[in-house]
Amino acid sequence: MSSVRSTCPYCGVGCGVLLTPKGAGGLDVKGDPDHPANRGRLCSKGSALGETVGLAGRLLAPRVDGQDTDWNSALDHVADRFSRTIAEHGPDSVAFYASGQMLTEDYYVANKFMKGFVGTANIDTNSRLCMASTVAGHKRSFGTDTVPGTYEDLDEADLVVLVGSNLAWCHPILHQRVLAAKEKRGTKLIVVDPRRTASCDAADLHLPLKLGSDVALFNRLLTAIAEAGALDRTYLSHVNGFDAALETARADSIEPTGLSSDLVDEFCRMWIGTKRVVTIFSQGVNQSSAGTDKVNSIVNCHLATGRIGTPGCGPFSVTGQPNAMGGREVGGLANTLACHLDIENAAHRTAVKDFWDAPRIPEGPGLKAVDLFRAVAKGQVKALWIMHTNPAVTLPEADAVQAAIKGCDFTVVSEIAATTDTSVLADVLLPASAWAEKDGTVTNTDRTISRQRSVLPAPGAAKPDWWHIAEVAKRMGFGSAFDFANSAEIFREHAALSGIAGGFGRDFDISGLAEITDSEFDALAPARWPVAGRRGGRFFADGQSFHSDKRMRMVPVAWRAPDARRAPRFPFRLNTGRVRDHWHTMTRTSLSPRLSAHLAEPFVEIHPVDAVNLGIEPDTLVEVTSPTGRAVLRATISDATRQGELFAPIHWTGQTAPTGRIDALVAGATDPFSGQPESKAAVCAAKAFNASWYGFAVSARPMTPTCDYWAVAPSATGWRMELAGQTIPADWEDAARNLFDLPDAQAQVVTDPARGVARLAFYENDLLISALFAGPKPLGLMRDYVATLPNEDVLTGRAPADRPDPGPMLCACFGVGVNTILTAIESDGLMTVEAVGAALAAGTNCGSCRPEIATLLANSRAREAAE
Ligand SMILES: Nc1nc2c(c(=O)[nH]1)N[C@H]1C(S)=C(S)[C@@H](COP(=O)(O)OP(=O)(O)OC[C@H]3O[C@@H](n4cnc5c(=O)[nH]c(N)nc54)[C@H](O)[C@@H]3O)O[C@H]1N2
Ligand SMILES: Nc1nc2c(c(=O)[nH]1)N[C@H]1C(S)=C(S)[C@@H](COP(=O)(O)OP(=O)(O)OC[C@H]3O[C@@H](n4cnc5c(=O)[nH]c(N)nc54)[C@H](O)[C@@H]3O)O[C@H]1N2
Ligand code: SF4
Ligand SMILES: [Mo]
Repeated sequence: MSSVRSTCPYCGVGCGVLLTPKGAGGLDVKGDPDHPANRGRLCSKGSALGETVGLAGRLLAPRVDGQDTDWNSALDHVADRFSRTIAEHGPDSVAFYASGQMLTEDYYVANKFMKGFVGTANIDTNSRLCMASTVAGHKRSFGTDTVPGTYEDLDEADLVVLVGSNLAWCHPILHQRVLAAKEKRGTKLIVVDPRRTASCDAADLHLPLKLGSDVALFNRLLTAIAEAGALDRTYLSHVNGFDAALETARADSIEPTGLSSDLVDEFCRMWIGTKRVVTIFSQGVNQSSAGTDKVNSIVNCHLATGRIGTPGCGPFSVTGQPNAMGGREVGGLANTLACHLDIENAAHRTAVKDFWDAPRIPEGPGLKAVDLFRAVAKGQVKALWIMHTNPAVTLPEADAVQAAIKGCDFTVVSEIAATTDTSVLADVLLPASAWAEKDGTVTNTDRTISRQRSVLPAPGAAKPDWWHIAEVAKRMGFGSAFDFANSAEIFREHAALSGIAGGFGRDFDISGLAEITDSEFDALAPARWPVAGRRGGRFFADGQSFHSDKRMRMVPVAWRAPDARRAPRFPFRLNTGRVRDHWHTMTRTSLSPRLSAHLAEPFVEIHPVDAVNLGIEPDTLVEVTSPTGRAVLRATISDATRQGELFAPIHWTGQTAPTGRIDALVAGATDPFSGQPESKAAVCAAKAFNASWYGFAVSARPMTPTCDYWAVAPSATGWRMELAGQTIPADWEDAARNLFDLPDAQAQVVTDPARGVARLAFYENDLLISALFAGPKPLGLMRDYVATLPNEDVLTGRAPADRPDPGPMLCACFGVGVNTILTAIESDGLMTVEAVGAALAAGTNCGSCRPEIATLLANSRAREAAE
């Protein structure tokens, strides 16, 4: 079977993949050597894509009120409820919540449906939680939402600064590009992040600034640029606002950053002294009540030095989701129109309305995500459609959002997974085709449009997302406007509309592709817009903006503290973010045992001094509370996090660890310009959870826990689960039989009531199928060994001497654990990441674990030096 070129459906790097069906629904996934984004490489998540395409947990049929039904009934029902709601309560009583993971074609149809035909701008997307501050910042400076640079700039820079970006884990293939540049031309790397992350391993300088203080740092840089005489006067002749921006910057001090002036001076010296500098920024910048100001404080420094749009130079927003950029191009946000046109501009509105032959078009912006769900809670939005996103987990004030969706008169969810925290609240579930089953385009971080191509048949009744919308639209009487035969036809319409935008002088113009045939669309090679190779595809070197006067803007921005004030009751700030091998709410990555083995449980990183003050011991549980919610998480005590700040990952849900839903803790404070929530600086309190028992269970079948704390992950032979409780079960055997749903299975029980220890194993047909370990303290088991059921001697919790415990999985590609690597480092005297690779293969495929291997090497050298 020959392979098909497609695009990885995870992050905004947009790596090309070669997909080969393996039969029985299996899929072989390799990096595409010809794709400009990755040249054949894939990270751990991309390499494991083949493990996530099985049908376990898939939604296979439309479902109305919990009952499977046929498409016709489901679509009629949705159309009828939407039409009636609009007739009774007006178009603004209907809302759509979309996603930066939808294909451009899905997104285009959703936007056309809501803005042109339902007649409301109440369509917003999870990009509000992700890129909205960058969109607002770009528009303030450039008059358009355009990423100026390209990936080649990372190869050609002499200094790369990561601001609020854990590139090593979140955009691993771009990180590898930076490391390659380091090797080749000695590119320096600076990380600006409150935490010491995996991205810091190769850094020349790390600035662990206080949460939310970036504006103060970049204002200092702008001041230093002026003091050093490093201004580019020629470029500044195209820029408005320089004096005001500099004056505001001068008035700020670096005190809010908590950094020493030596460190800040060194940062300024390196930045100013290096002509070719790319400042990469991501969620540590965007997800803030000062997110837009942070973006402009960075852009200001690049404008002042003219370091923009030329090779190796520029502010560079790395996008998170695979089609965050496509969503911005179709105008998927509540305050944008299509093709970078403005919803506030009457001429733009008329042009789009005429092009669509639409009955109406909203005259102003609709509700942004946080407000949209508040309107749902208040009953103002009465019919809601959620597509390709899981807001019950990922929006701030997640408990309130959950209640709002539950209470909404009518909710439709288009999903691939049957059971998510959001789907369980819906009235109607519509089964979607997943990434490997559908067709369309995505745009990555550097504006490269790539094809996603279908290689697997859609299972059951699953249909592409655009089809869900078009079929409902037809049933609502919007017929011919939604009569699309395939995604190519939608793409052509979108490209043609971009030509009209081009006529208004907008930058997003791909109208050269408006006439492509279906087969040309099928064959479309990755192409960066602007399609006509203007200056290597870069923008703004000439100082020409898309403001009406064509001039660039520097925006005066002053540091503001994060929104909520710390109070004695809530003395900590909670930083949140991602881990290497999981994707958001894990509906896909949790299907892969090797991705789950890297970090199998939600955790909270806490500084050692704070842990001592709170009496929190390593590996015990911590209860974190905030004004909006509560979580219970495993303690990871580490000085990688600042004192007074906590860090927790965002990935766990009601399905995988109900007390790990982090956004329950996050307040709905938003940036005044972008409406983006402050997802990384919630105020909170922490204390020891005081579990009276801790447990670990493995089972070949799903488990049904009822205790205070649990977290489940897949293993190679079933599931593994961490458990804990504040009351010790009266009878361990009863408790275990309930957990495993094994009322009659043969059991082997070892208990030591005096020590509070219990070990139980259950057998079916003499085969070990489940085991539970419990004790009064965090369990020191060889978990990865125990999880490989069936094991003869499982109840010892230790691997036999001839099978050493590999420890937690570090290299997901070759399954190499931490202990294996440490043993090799120590016994064979390995000194470099390359040597570890040569000895164990670890780190030699996708390379995502190389920063962590480097840390193990450094720690072991530090230990040796201390001895
Ligand atoms: N493995 C993995 N990769 C992903 C994703 C995933 O789920 N998993 N998701 C994708 C998506 S949608 C996105 S948006 C990107 C996100 O990519 P990133 O933005 O790189 O990821 P995060 O971990 O959310 O946050 C980055 C860093 O911001 C820091 N930070 C927090 N507050 C501040 C601050 O005030 N100032 C500064 N300077 N830094 C701060 C945090 O400590 C964290 O290390 O990742 C994409 N890639
Ligand atoms: N505290 C805190 N909160 C955050 C963040 C943070 O850093 N901190 N980050 C924010 C950011 S940047 C983002 S991008 C969001 C992400 O948050 P979400 O978008 O809510 O998370 P996902 O898990 O990606 O949700 C995608 C859903 O779509 C489903 N799906 C997969 N493929 C398809 C398909 O082809 N069609 C359809 N219809 N459905 C499909 C998946 O099963 C899953 O349920 O989280 C945000 N929330
Ligand atoms: S870096 Fe990894 S997750 Fe991102 S697109 Fe490439 S393979 Fe996929
Ligand atoms: Mo994102």
